[in-house]
Amino acid sequence: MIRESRGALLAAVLVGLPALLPVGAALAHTTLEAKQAPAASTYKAVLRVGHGCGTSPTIALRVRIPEGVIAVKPMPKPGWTLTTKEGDYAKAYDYYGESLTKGVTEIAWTGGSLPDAHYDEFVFRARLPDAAPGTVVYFPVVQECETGAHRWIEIPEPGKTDHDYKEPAPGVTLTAKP
Ligand SMILES: [Cu+2]
Repeated sequence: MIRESRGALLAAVLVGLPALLPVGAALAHTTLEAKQAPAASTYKAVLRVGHGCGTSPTIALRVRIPEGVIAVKPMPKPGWTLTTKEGDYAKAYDYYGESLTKGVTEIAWTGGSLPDAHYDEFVFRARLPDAAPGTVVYFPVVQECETGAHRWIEIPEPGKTDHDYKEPAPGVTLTAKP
């Protein structure tokens, strides 16, 4: 009897582990605060940085804006230098009756220092793509530290989720247009 219940307990623990581990890891990763947003809506992207690289402090965060995300405006951050790269979109997008053909394709906050023991948020605003509900829009992020870096750039293959990856790109899932 005792052996059996131990076995059952062990089995329960083992079954529980894969479900629990990614959740804990996801909390520590660099992720987006709002995981869902309506297609074609203006989205406030809050990138949450939960740790450094090992114990090394974060000194830069770079975000790549994917095609279809337009009218990007990053929020300046005290203690950090904000720079953007602009580029041509693959096509023209309608934005409140205006035709947008280029815009911000990369955002960087550099020159600050976020200790591993602290938490911070980096914010930008953008118009999300007018795409089908369920579409996930990924924002690849490179987190540079004094020593080392995290490259949050892994985009899940079909049938997988960000839990299947060590350094998944932060993503937001589109819901139906309001
Ligand atoms: Cu992490």
